[in-house]
Amino acid sequence: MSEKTPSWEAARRVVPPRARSPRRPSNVFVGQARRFDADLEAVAVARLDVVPEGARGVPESHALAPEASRVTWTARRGGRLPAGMRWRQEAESRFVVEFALAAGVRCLGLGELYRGSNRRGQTHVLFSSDDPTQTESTPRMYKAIPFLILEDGEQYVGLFVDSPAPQKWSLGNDLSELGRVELLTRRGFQLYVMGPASLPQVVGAYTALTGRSPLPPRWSLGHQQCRWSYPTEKRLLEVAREFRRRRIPCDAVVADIDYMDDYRVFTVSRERFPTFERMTAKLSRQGFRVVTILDPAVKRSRHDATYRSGTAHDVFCRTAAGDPYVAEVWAGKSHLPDFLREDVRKWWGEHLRFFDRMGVAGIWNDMNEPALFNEPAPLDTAVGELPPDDRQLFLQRPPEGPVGHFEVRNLYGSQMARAAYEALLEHRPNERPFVLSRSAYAGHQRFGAVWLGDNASWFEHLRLSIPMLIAMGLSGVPFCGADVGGFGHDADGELLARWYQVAIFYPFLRNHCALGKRPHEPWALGPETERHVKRLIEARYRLLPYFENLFHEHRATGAPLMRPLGWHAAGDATAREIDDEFFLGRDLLVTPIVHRGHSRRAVYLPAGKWHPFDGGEPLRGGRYHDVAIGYGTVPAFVREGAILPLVEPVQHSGEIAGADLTFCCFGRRAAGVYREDDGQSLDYQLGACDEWELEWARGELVAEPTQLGFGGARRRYFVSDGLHRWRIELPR
Ligand code: MIG
Repeated sequence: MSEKTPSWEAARRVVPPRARSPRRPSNVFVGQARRFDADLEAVAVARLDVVPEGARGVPESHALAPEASRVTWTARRGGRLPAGMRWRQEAESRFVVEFALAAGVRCLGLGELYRGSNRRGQTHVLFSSDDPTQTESTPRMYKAIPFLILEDGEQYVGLFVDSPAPQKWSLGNDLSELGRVELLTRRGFQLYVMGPASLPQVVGAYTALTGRSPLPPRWSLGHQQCRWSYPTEKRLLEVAREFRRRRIPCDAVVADIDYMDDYRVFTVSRERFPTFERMTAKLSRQGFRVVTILDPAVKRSRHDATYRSGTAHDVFCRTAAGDPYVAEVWAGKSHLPDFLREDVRKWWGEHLRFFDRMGVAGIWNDMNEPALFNEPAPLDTAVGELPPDDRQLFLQRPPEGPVGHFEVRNLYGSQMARAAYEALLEHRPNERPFVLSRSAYAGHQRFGAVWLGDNASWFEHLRLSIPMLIAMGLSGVPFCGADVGGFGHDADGELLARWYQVAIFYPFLRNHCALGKRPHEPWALGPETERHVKRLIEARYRLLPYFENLFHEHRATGAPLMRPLGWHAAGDATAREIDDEFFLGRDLLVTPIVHRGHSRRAVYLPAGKWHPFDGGEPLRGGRYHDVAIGYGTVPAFVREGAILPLVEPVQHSGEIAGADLTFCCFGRRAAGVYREDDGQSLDYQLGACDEWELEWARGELVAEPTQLGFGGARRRYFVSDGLHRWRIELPR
């Protein structure tokens, strides 16, 4: 951390938090505040537009989905907030929202934070940062998603502060019963209160507003193999070959920064990747996609074509003095494109054609907080004021006009990902884009996937990946994962095997490892580990149709794939507090080992009957069970009454469409919905999807088609009751 910015703890000593001051600061607000109401998917939503004196209306929201413009809002008199929330302006650039946190109220969501899923009792700064320390006291993370869900028993209320300006959320620290958001802005902002309603309803309303994830290409749901770095094309080909030789399923190999020439964007080192295009073509024949990393910063060098073009098109962020801002990053002195401008996103998108020529399938956006080696923590949020525009590193130009970087910093990552997402849509008509991002703002789900950045090869980070990814889903972003095996430090066989037991249920599944750390590809830590990991990755592929169905469900309802136990067991107070188990969809309950040296654990099962995924007698829910979990087993239970679609093991997702599929029926009666599409095109948006309602009773499966728009799958279908398996036809 830089000298300029003391740690949060140090800052607290210097500047006591407002909440502790005996006198309540007065409200200095003199602008306009207007309240509007609407119903969003049957949830009551109140919106407050706050426009400070001198501001020209609320700035354009980058969180809202285009569809949200169709919502009808009714104006209400006055600027009051529902659910006992209060707001005021305390200083020229400081707004405060306060709300009661009665004893027992839990705080969920709020994006990314290295802690458990109840955010209560914590301070969280929303100011996108690349802080690799990642411990319980890390206050800032890569992503900034200002959406919190208050849980009071079975009642949930969502609070969304739609502003990319720095925010500090204090959620009842020091055992107080007060929640408080400090927002450092001079521009207007919008604030939404949703509910009270059920948890699925609140997330449904939030994603109706901020959008839902498009269906990912099927291949991107397979296993991806990465490391910093596979530095040559020879090495990348070798890694791919190992997967096929060892018959471990895999869909993508990933090239980290060393594929570039001198870390310059849109280049390839011909020394290390002499035939990059031929390499991607060869890999594609073996069923592999190639994903490449892409950083935002453009090297300041007259020899660099992107730099020359960027200068000619005036795309770079400028300081108040009018010079392009100089960032220190991998390529040395560089400039940052201003992705808040539509013309700049288009310009960037044109340069992305480079990857089409190279045969690259997906784009991995890194360093897009943006991370700056020269300014690792550019703002001290503890001072509670925003520096003037001309002292915020540089200016940016959102649609409303120039503004200091800090006030819009939280948008940088998502707008960079958006540029890639929109470019891929344009360059590859009718192909689903795959875009991965480290930084994100609210609404990011519309542009693709995120991962949790630089975790470590620790059981602690394996354990935390569960509540962190659950929080990501509750914050609207369902397509998420964490580096499997851990990025920093060295993994060992036990950690890797245990990690895969959780990771095969991450929506985004990628093995990654930092420079200089012990390799942990599935085979790198010995034959025992390899055997377990192979079996687990096979299980992931068997479940791919289930994953794809969950993405369809997300599009219809906003439901994330990874869900806290309370999602399906709202009335169960024990279930609601569990952080080391999760639902994947409605029918799978994942109960992994997350501690070193453990071979068994207390598994809590909510009401109902639960069947071990790998077979065996069902267990009764509503209580804890002591369960042994070996390394190679799939640590999950299937809900009685579920129909799980499982395919035969394959080597990559390209083989899924032709693979035999079995509807596994659990219990005497079961029901479900099954959908099928081509897994790659956008035709599903025009109805090219088949859907059946399934009912299993008296030893028979009845499939009722409810939509037949695809008709493309050519595979055999089977039914299994656990003892027998027989072939069926799906009516079309
Ligand atoms: O300064 O590209 O989080 O996944 O391997 C480090 C090198 C830059 C950070 C990413 C990590 C990636 C690494 N990057």
